[in-house]
Amino acid sequence: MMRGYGVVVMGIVGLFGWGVLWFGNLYPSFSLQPDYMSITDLRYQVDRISANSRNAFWQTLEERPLEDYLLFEETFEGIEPLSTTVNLQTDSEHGFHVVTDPVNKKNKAARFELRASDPMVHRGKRSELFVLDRVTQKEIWYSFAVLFPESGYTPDSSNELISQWHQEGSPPISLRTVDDIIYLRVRHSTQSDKWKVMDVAPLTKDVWHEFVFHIIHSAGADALIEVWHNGQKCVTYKGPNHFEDKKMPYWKVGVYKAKWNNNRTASDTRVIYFDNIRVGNELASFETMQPFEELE
Ligand SMILES: [Ca+2]
Repeated sequence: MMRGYGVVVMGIVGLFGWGVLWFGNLYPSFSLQPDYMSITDLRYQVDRISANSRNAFWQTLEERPLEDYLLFEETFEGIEPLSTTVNLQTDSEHGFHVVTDPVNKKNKAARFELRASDPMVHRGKRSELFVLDRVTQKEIWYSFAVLFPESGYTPDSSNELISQWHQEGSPPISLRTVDDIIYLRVRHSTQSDKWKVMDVAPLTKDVWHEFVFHIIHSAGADALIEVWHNGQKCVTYKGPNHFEDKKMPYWKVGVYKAKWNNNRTASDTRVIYFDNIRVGNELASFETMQPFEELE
């Protein structure tokens, strides 16, 4: 009798092992792998990073074979996207996914979605990636690509932030969209014109917009913001861009729509894609911060 049980158990174990091997080997050829990484998986990664303290960001960087000029890079191609970012600020299942690029099926990108009905996260309606904690030096290069899908980004006369350099209170530097324009808003020194607003590019849909920012975070004479859009220089601004008495900025990308905190607007959904997010130190240049691969 016992021997009979033993044979049955051995059989079950054997079948199980065979199944693991068989499906394990065939797994890549099946389409079982989801097109996106779930927010639960990403949260696990982010929690794991957070648990190791903020220094984990820099510790992880030290392990990566980045060029001397590069402090951070995320192309969403690896098996562990977001392994070096600080935090993901969304609280909905649709808020963030790594997906196939809508215009280049060989590429992966990050898809953010924010709905007016979403819960507040950090006191606001946002789906944002906290890329970089407080910068430690004044001169930094930033670059990223962003795409607005026609179906998920209907015109709205109420603006939203798609990238922000934040100290405390209102961000001193933010890239925003309104109606059919992408524009830059920068803290200005004079009380009569507190915010300097500069148009950057038309908000064309279903194409990648590639941005390179060269910023010297300062309230003094050395302050500088240079912006390139799709390879063309579109902003050179030498006015103050920084609150001198506050901490150095942290950097986020994604979408934050303050108006939705208490009101509704002409749109109720914002879908936006990001890719090739990079941060460079003072050794970087416009040439080195451009995308390494074509997006379209
Ligand atoms: Ca990519």
